[in-house]
Order: sequence, then structure tokens, then C-alpha cells
Amino acid sequence: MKVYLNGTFVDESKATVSVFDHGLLYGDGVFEGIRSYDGLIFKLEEHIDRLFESAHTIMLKIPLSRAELIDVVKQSLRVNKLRGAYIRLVVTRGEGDLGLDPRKCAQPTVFVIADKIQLYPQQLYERGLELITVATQRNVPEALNPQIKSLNYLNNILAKIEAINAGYEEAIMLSHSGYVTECTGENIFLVRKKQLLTPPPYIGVLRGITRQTVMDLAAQQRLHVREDLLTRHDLFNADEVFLTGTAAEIVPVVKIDGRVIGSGTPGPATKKLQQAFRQVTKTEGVRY
Ligand code: PXG
Repeated sequence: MKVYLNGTFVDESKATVSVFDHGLLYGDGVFEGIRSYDGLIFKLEEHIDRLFESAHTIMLKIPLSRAELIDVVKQSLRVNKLRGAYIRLVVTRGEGDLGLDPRKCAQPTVFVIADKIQLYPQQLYERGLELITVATQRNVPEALNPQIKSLNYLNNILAKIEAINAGYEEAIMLSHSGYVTECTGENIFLVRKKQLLTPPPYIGVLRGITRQTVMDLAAQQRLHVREDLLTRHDLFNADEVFLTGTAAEIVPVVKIDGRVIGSGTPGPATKKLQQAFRQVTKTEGVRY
């Protein structure tokens, strides 16, 4: 596999960064995860925009233009002869010294990895996922805004560890005041009485690109889409619950904290959205 690193494509064995890189020392950097489906890059502009916004907020100047970065993504897929892939873009503060001061980092580190995608097992999409809520609260947005897709994912990893320790694959994280926020790398939705509900970004969730796609698809299907504060009670008593994310796509959820959701199997609205989502990934995207 060839990896783009600071201007050139190198073999993966040579794709290394310094131990003084502040991305590693402090999680000082930003990233994106993008998918391609059969030769089409899905929502490329949206992901590039979000990467530039994350970087802007942390005052990190990406040393490539949007067009140059888009070209690097396309090249990464071409040189690795990938049709369906997961692409990880990372920009760090770069090499500095042993101190937080970002002014010591002269040159940001940029790398792009394109690889085959490892989805959840197929049976999970057919049978549905069982979740638990965990004690680790989602970062308060006033302290670390989740709109910044930073390299500091410890909040999410701590929640993931709690789920794994309890024998589950994924965790629901609550806000400081106990409202539902999101999972460790996916947004959450519920369906109840022809309404599609998802927590608002101000509660401390990433404005997921898959989340937005699903909200658009749902509106086309005449589901009433609404952002609202959600409690665990709302989830327990929903007709359907599902998760969305670039890697996971749309994952049905059939049990939360021991409570069966709806019929206990992936529901009709979830299946219809999965179908519609599959269709847009086949028809929309940027060729390479
Ligand atoms: N919430 C969080 C906290 C995320 O990190 C999403 C929601 C979904 O957003 P998109 O734009 O992808 O629909 C994410 C993004 C992985 C992985 O390997 C996924 C994300 C981040 C890091 C790793 O599954 N998801």
C-alpha cells in the first residue's frame, strides 16, 4: 500500500512520523474519514470542507488547497487501485518540541491513507446491534467542541472501552445533563410515529455527514425530520433506533440497556433508509 505523506507517495513501511509530532504528543491535529463506493467518492466536498473548518478553529493552516487535497484523495485511490475504500485524511500540528506551544511546530504533517474498509459483520446489519449507555459523558461542547474532528478521541475511546468491558460493541454517550448525544463514532436516530428524531448539535454531537444525508433522504420519504433533546426513555420507547456514520453507514439498533426497541428487529423505516442510502452511494459522488 502507498501512503501520501507530506507531498509524496511512500510505501506504508516508510510512512512514519516523528515522535516529536504534536499530533502524537498532544492529539494536536484534525482528521476526516471518507468512503468511496465502486469508483465514486461519497460526499467528498463535505468532508474536505469539514476538515478545513476543524483546522481553521484550531488555527492550523493546511499546507494544501482544497483542490490539491481533493487531488491527493483521488490519487491515493488510484495508486492503490481501490474501487470501494475508506480514506483517512490527517493533518497534525507537525514536529515541535516537548511543550504545548504550537508556535514551535514549523510545518504541519499531512498524510492520507486509503485502504479497504472493514464494516461491522453483515449479520449485524440484518439482526441489529445491542447498545448500552455508559458513565463516560460526552465532552461538553464549551470545553471541546465535537465539531472539531480532532486527533483527541480519548473521550470516545473511554466510552468504547466501557462498552467492550460490558460485552457490547458500541456505547451511547449522554451529555452532562443526561441527554442522549451520540455513540463513539456514529450519530444516533430514533423513529416514532412517522417522525425521525436526532439530538441537536448544541448538545455536543458531531454534525455527521451521514447524519445529514439520512435526514435529507428521510424528508424525501415524507418522514417528518426533527432535531430535539432526547432522553434514554425516548430511546427505550421508540419504534426504531439506528446509528449513522461514514464507516458504519446505517446500523439498526434492537436493544438498549436491556430494553427491546420496537419489534426487536430492524424496522421498516430503517430498512427503507438503508436501501435509499445504498442507492445514493451508487449514483452520487466524485469520480477518480
Ligand atoms: N460522531 C462522531 C463522534 C464521529 O467521530 C460520526 C459521529 C459520524 O460522522 P460522519 O460524518 O462520518 O457521518 C463520527 C465520525 C471509524 C471512525 O473508524 C468513525 C468516525 C471517527 C473515527 C473513526 O468508524 N466517525
